Formats: sequence, C-alpha cells, structure tokens
Amino acid sequence: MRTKVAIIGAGPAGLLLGQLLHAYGIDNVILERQTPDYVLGRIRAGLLEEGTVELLDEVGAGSRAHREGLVHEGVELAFAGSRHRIDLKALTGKTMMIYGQTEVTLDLMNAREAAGLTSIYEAADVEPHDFDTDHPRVSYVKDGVACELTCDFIAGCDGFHGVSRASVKPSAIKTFERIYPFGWLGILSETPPVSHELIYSNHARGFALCTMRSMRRSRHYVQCSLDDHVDQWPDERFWDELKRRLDQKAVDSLITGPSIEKSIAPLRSFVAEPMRFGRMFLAGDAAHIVPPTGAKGLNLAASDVRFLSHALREYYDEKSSAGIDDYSRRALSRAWKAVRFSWWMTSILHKFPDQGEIGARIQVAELDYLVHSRAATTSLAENYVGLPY
Ligand code: RFL
Ligand code: PHB
Repeated sequence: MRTKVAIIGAGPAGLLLGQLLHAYGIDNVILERQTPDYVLGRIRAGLLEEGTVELLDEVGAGSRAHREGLVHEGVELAFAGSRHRIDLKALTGKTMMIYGQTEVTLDLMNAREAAGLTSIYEAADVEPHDFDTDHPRVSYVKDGVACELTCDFIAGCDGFHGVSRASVKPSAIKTFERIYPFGWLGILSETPPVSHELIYSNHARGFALCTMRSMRRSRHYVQCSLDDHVDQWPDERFWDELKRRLDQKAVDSLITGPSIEKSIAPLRSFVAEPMRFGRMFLAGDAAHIVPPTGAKGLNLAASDVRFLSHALREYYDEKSSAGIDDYSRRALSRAWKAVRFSWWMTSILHKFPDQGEIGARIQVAELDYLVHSRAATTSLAENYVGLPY
C-alpha cells in the first residue's frame, strides 16, 4: 500500500492530523496498535483550549463539542481554607471548554469514517524505516500477515510509549525528563459537579482537583503515592480523602456516588528534541509529556498537528520545504512554554516529600500573591487558556 503520509497512532494527535491533511487534499493512512474501543475507553483529558476547539471546527468535527461541551469562563484555586476565582474571560478574552478526550476521539473517528479514509486498527509490530532517505516506509503485521506502507512522510503520533521516537538512533535525539514523586488518582462518577467551574486545591494532605465531564458526571483527582494501587482506594476512602482536601463550602455541595472508572497516573515532564528526523515527524505525547496540572497535553498535541499539517500543505501545494524545516523549532517553542507552565502549576499545588514546613508556607505565600496580584493572575490566565499559535 502507498500513501503520502503514514500516521502511526490513532489518538487525538493522529486522528486530528489525518483530518487536517485530508482537508488540504493530502492522503494519509493511520496505523493503530489497539482496537477502536480500547482507544475510546481511555479516560484522560477533559479541558480544551479555544484553539483546539477551532481545529475541531476546521475539520468539521466540532459541532457536538459546541452542543454538549461546557464553556468555562473562570477557574478556582483553593488554599489555606478558602477559595479564589480567576476570571479567565475578563483577563484574557478567552474561555476553556470541558469536553472529554473520549468525545474528541469519537468525533474525529466518525469524521474519518465518513470521509472514507483508511485506518488500520490492531496493526501489530508497527515499525518505521528509512526515514533518513527519500523513501520511508512503515512495516506492520495485520491478522498475522506482514504488510508494508510506503509513503513520503511518517508522522509519529504514537504517544509516550510509541515506536516512532524509539526508532531514532540515540545520537540523533536528546531527551529531557523529570519524574514527580507522586501520582494522580482519578475517579469518574455519575454525580453532579461540586461547582460549575474547576477547583484546584493545595492542601497539607496533598493536591486535589474537582472537574467534570458534564453537569451529571464528575471527574475528581487526588494526589497519591506512586506506590499506591487502585485496589487500596475503595470509593469510600477516595471521597473521605477528597473531602479532607477541600474547603467547607465545597464539602457541603459535594455529592458522592459509586465510581465508574478509577485509575492512577504518574506525573512526568518530558521533551524530545528535535521533533523531526528526516522524513519522520513526532507530534503530541510521542514528543513531549506534561503533568496534567495545567491541562495542556491534548492541547499541545493539537497545536503540534496544526503546525505539521500547515508545513505539509506548504510542501505539497507550494513545493516549499520551509514549513517542514521549521516544524521542530515552532512546535518545541510552544511545547517548552507549556512544559514550564505545567511544572510551575504542579510545583505550587502539590505536596512534595522534601518540602518541609517552609516549602508549604512558601507555596501558600505564592498562591496568596497570585490571587491578589493582577499581573500574576493574568500570567496564569494567559498560559491556562493557551498561548497563541
Ligand atoms: P495518545 O493519546 O497516547 O495516543 C497515541 C496512540 O498511539 C497508539 N500507539 C501505537 N500505534 C501503533 N503502533 C505502536 N507501536 C503504537 N504505540 C502506541 C496508542 O495505542 C494510542 O492510541 O497520544 P496523543 O494522540 O499524542 O494525545 C495526547 C493526549 O492523550 C494526552 O496529552 C492527554 O491525555 C493529557 N491530559 C490532558 N491533556 C489536556 O490537554 N487537558 C487535560 O485536561 C488533560 N488531562 C491528561 C489529563 C492525561 C492524563 N493521564 C492519564 C496521563 C488527565 C490525565 C489523568
Ligand atoms: C480533567 O477534566 O480531567 C482535567 C481538567 C483539568 C486538568 C486536568 C484534568 O488540569
């Protein structure tokens, strides 16, 4: 089989890239290791920047998000027993949208199917080859049969544990990594949200976040130990711990119920440089990971594929390599700022094992400064709603 762009991975990055390329008349094939149901079952991101929603609109996959998504004009920070609202709309003119990654993925999958584009799910042993030549190809096994996809370019959209980045020779890539000494335990429940906006809480027992998927479905997270296992967290323990980390008003309006999903995610900052290796590009989590505190991962995947799709359009329509030559620089420039912001949000909101009492007091001082200084609040707000691209 032959295509212009072979996309590895059918997560948000791969699916959105596929639709953008299709809109620009560039044919592409997606190879995905898992089944569609498996991909749709991963409960992850919930908060979209306006720029991400605009990209969904551009590919004709945004209408359900506009109907069902919840537009948030502000966000709340809780610390030292009280809560403070940050008016994102007033400070930046922008809003955020609650619309789950599972819904984004479903809408993009449906758009891809409606456009009749080829996606090969359950492709085993996917491997990119010869991307340092003019004839890259991707080998894979489907239903026990060895297959090959020849192409002009390979887009590695296969997430942090994917094969694309791993195929680059070590001397050609530099990686940067910080692993945080805690994780997030998240639960999904069929209960109304505590508040109509998100609450990020700094507490002596550890971080907590109250978010949602709809006005009937809540998503809550508490900071947990890296050694913890979900079995050690029956629902009752989770709700008790969450209550201890929230202010009284939030506790009074918290409605608890059985969890319908529960998982633990480790927190990590990671960047691979560069994001282009000859005729292979990395995009999304394949190139960078941020801790979820700033809600930036999926939004960065979206900005990467916007840069990449424009660069490829320039290559095919204008016979110019300028865009693809500049892709890595542009994408990394935006990614590093999100890495910085996510690290900073993580550092002011979590309990670190070595912080001591002085560290806890400095965090509260920083949060207090933050909510009372217009300059500091504006800085948080403009990063939170997403830097321009
Ligand atoms: P994905 O979603 O990991 O998709 C990669 C796809 O590649 C496939 N794959 C392969 N296919 C073929 N061959 C191989 N060898 C392959 N290896 C892997 C995988 O099966 C998969 O389908 O990466 P992508 O597309 O770059 O998307 C990134 C986002 O998923 C991620 O950044 C976000 O979920 C991060 N994130 C958040 N981002 C936000 O923007 N806002 C949020 O509110 C937010 N909250 C979160 C989050 C991530 C979390 N966790 C669990 C890490 C909350 C959490 C708890
Ligand atoms: C979510 O809704 O799952 C979510 C929202 C904001 C974050 C992280 C996760 O910072």
